[in-house]
Amino acid sequence: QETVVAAAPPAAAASGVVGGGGGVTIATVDMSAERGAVARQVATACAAHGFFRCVGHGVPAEEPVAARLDAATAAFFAMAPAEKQRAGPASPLGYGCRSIGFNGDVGELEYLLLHANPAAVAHRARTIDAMDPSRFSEICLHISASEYCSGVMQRSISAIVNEYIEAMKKLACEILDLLGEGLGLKDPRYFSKLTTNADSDCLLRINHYPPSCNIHKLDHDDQCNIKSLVSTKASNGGNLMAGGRIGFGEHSDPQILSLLRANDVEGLQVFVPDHEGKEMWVQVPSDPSAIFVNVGDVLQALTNGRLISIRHRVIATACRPRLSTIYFASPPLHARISALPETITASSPRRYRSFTWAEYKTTMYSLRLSHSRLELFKID
Ligand code: GA4
Repeated sequence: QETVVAAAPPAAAASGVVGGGGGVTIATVDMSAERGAVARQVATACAAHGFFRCVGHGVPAEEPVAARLDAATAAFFAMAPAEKQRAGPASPLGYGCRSIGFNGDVGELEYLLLHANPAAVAHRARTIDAMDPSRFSEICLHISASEYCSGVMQRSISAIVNEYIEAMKKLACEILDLLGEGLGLKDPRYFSKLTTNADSDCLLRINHYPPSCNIHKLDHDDQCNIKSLVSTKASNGGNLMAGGRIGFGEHSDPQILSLLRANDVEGLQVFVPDHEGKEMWVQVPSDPSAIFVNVGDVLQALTNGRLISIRHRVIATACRPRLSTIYFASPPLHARISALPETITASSPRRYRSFTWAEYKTTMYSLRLSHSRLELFKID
């Protein structure tokens, strides 16, 4: 089942972004269909583009958890800058404004980056506590979703975030199990076990992109109040590109699988080949009731490149703010990432050397957002 993408706005089309006319399609998988068929569709979509629109997933937008999370996060981003700053700066977890990562990447957004597995955080914090007790509270505030929420948001919001994380975790596992079945793995639950591990390093990212159609509204310094970034913004021309503003620059997600939900404001673009094999950016139509799923670098490595970690970006063009929430299903830091034997054949020999997730994380934080970091692990 496939959805023809909507026509891109004229400005975007002029900058090489295609819509329906280009014949590029985005797969839609209805999770409520017959299991065998769903497993095949999920595997096909992840092998073709590493991206699909997931419907019938049981977490509809109207469901209390999704709607309540949206209301809570909108209220958070509307708070006074000083209040929001109490959770930041994102280093890497916490509240961030414009600055992404540690190497100079900038986007027109503010965000919250939270750890989605409080058990692993508590364990790590205890370990750190044993080494240096004075750092305990500082680290807890910055890395744990529940600690963060109880400190800065109200307790009721912390419950919503955790409830949402549980719903996403369940869906991620279901999709990973379907992938395992669809690929015919000896242990179809191999992928999901990595992310349900007690120490898994899952994250939740909540992004707020300000409206971009009106130049007067673009200057949201009053929202962010990070003066040091103003000069960065000026020196790079305000992050403008043909067709819109860079909300979040081109990149692939490093983890196993990402699950994105957004409001009805579009902006997400994915890099896919069209029917003639030409690669181009495709505008993904907004759909608040769907969950968009993409393969991450770790899943590409585990499947020896059979599944593709898709490059994507957010270009802000709309007059209303875009709110998106992404759950990143991740392995534990100590997990060894190595292609599964059933994905290695005589015609498709091992492509990447094995690495731990901790090693991969260190590498990715030393590089720019757009870096094709998995290439560094390629066997020549
Ligand atoms: C991209 C996917 C996730 O949003 C993220 C990002 C992370 C960050 O914002 O701290 C990174 C980026 C992401 C990949 C390269 C590094 C790390 C910013 C950056 C420049 C949370 C993640 O895990 O990797």
